[in-house]
Amino acid sequence: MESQFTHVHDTPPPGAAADWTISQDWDAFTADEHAMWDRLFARQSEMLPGRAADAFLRGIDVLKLEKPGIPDYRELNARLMAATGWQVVAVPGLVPDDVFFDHLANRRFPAGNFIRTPQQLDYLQEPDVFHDVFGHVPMLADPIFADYMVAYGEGGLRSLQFDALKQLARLYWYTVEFGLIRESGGLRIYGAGIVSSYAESVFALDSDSPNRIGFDLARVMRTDYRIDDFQQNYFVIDSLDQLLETTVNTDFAPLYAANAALPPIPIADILPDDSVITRGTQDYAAAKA
Ligand code: HBI
Ligand code: FE
Repeated sequence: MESQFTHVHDTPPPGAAADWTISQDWDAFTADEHAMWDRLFARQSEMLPGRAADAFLRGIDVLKLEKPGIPDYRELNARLMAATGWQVVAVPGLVPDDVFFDHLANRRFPAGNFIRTPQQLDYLQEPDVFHDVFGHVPMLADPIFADYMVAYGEGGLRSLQFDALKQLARLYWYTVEFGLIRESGGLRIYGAGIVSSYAESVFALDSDSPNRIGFDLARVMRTDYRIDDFQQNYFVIDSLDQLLETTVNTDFAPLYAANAALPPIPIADILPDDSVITRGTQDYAAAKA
């Protein structure tokens, strides 16, 4: 089993436990590091009203994430545990897939225990504490999404026997990281990769360039994605219930096999069966090519 990340080590680095967790050591964060969190938090929260999903905004509120500074997990976990039984655990960085899935299946979200530098304000390769906690944790305070992430982790562990990691990673990408949801006021963001990015939280909803397509599990699991720029496709769920229900009611083993026999879907292709919400111009991607 090869990881999609080349720089993940095979064994936990010195100081980490067998499950790759480390102590958050909250007292060791410097004033500059807390100030970086506050700067990112202020910039993102300004654009969230009317853009972030209801569940995300509720999560910020329930978890009291507006409190200044990098959250102390002793406080954050008390609130998160009370809401959904989830907790955040600190890890040095990316962890191997099996370790990652095992944490999710057991309601632990691994968060990188470092924060970006001013030079990395808009882009960094490995998830830091701002992406992981601000981006992912608010949704984990929602009971339905919390169950979806558990189902995903359990499915991930099983997928390792089927050599289906790539298909499952696409599901994570197009839901947990870059998902959109249809709400009464219009499309909203619930994906952590969007909601923790200043520029993409505008692009994902307002740009004419990307396709926005109704979520279809089998289709998503065949769709290529890019990790180095804004997405060319966003998949839109009608509700968090839809996401959880389709995931727990699908028998993944035959789906993996059926999908494996089909070619991957090129990033920006629209298929005849797609429920197209907006057909993108792909101008942004073309200008970059
Ligand atoms: N490790 N810390 C961390 N965060 C992730 O999001 C992560 C990971 N290891 C593996 C992994 N993601 C992928 O397997 C999933 O995106 C499918
Ligand atoms: Fe992430």
